Amino acid sequence: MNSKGRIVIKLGGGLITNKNLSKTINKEAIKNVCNTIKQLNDEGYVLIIVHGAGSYGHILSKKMDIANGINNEIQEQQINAVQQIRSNMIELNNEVIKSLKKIGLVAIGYPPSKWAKGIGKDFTGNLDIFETINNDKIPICFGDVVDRDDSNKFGILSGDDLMYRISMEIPNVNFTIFLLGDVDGVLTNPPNNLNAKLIKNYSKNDITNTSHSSDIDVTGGIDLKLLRAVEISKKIENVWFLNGNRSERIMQLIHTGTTIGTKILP
Ligand code: IP8
Repeated sequence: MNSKGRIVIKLGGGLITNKNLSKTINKEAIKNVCNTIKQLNDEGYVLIIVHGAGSYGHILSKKMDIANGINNEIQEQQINAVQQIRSNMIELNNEVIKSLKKIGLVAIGYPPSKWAKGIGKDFTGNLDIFETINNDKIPICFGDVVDRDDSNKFGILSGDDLMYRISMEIPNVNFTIFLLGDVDGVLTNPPNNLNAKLIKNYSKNDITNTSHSSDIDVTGGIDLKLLRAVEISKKIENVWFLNGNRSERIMQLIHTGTTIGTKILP
């Protein structure tokens, strides 16, 4: 491991897909963020990538009530939906891998349905796969439908829980970054509210009037991200929420320690 350390970065589902329309990808955003990842890789940072599900996971999960586990009345449709969502997620993951490959980066996808069990931050599974020794293969995983050992049978493991465990357990993480789709960071009000202002430093007791759009998002939206981010910040000094469409800010943060965005404090 070189002295620059690791960057754990989440490409939010709202950044890489259009959250409202089933299986619609935002190729331009993926391309831009992959270019930034390439720049960081060239500079010698070791990266671990996580991505969200956006419209490749949340819409069908919501429709088939996947987050609440098996429901005898619709069991058959649910089992089909689980297969469908898992395959959608691999498809989305392959899009990111393909985009990285185009610019000369090799990324290895690790679908959680194949190595993780259980939901929430105490899921089980071997995290050693993320501990790359050098920088020539970037590990990449994502929020997914995973098996559960209890009577629920399956559930949804959010990319935010993966961010938490990877940041806490893999050594030498210097930055944990959550990239958002349409906003500069954590806002005081939902983005469509004219009074919404950027919160530059967020700590646990700050109250935000977030808009967890539960009609679409089955994991917990910005609220789960904030909860996990505050926990991560107890260990990692640089935990940030940034606008994923402004790559220069990602670079500025890494180079100077600050930028336009929200820094999470313990
Ligand atoms: O978007 C959710 O992951 P997240 C995964 O990171 C599914 O919360 C399949 C909805």
